[in-house]
Amino acid sequence: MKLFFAPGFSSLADHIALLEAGLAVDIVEVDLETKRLRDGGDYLAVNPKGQVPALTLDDGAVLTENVAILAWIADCAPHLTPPGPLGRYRLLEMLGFIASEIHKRFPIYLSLAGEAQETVGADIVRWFGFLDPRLDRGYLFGDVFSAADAYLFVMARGALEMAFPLGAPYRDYVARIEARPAVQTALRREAQ
Ligand SMILES: N[C@@H](CCC(=O)N[C@@H](CS)C(=O)NCC(=O)O)C(=O)O
Repeated sequence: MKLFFAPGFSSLADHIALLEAGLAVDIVEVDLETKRLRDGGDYLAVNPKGQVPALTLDDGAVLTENVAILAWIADCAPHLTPPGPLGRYRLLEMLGFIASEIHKRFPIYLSLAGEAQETVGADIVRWFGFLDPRLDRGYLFGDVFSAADAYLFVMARGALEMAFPLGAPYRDYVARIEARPAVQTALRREAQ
């Protein structure tokens, strides 16, 4: 299995979830500017969308989109899905929310300037804030780390680095997740 990634980008969420799941994965760095791999290979031949993440499975199938990859990983490792009869759907609900209301706004924010950028920035902060009340319990679904936490962690870490004024629980939340051994391993592997 190979994960195509760019250091610190949203593919970090999938990398973390794969390690939390105990799945062995090789990682392949993508230059997002040129769409080239380190060995000169053409990333567009792997994922014609040119975006990370992409995950190639052992049978050669290629999965793209954070929502699909994180849901697939959680299906392989049930401890990454919240408990309860609706657990799988609660996970999909949260992954869809993070992808569409938070993640997608970052490239839009970066493409704008002035008042238009401020408006999108305020929306980003508001949607992160929607999740504030959940984070005091530890993770998005209480005291159990889920695949959605890997995704929200990467988004919140990036937002804090960009000095977005996120709600008070986010600093602890990011620090708590960053301390997890799988996260440390993923960060170390991506830095090489
Ligand atoms: N809808 C995609 C979006 C992924 C995405 O935005 N990836 C960014 C990095 S976080 C990227 O590859 N950007 C480069 C580009 O769009 O050319 C998903 O959720 O997987």
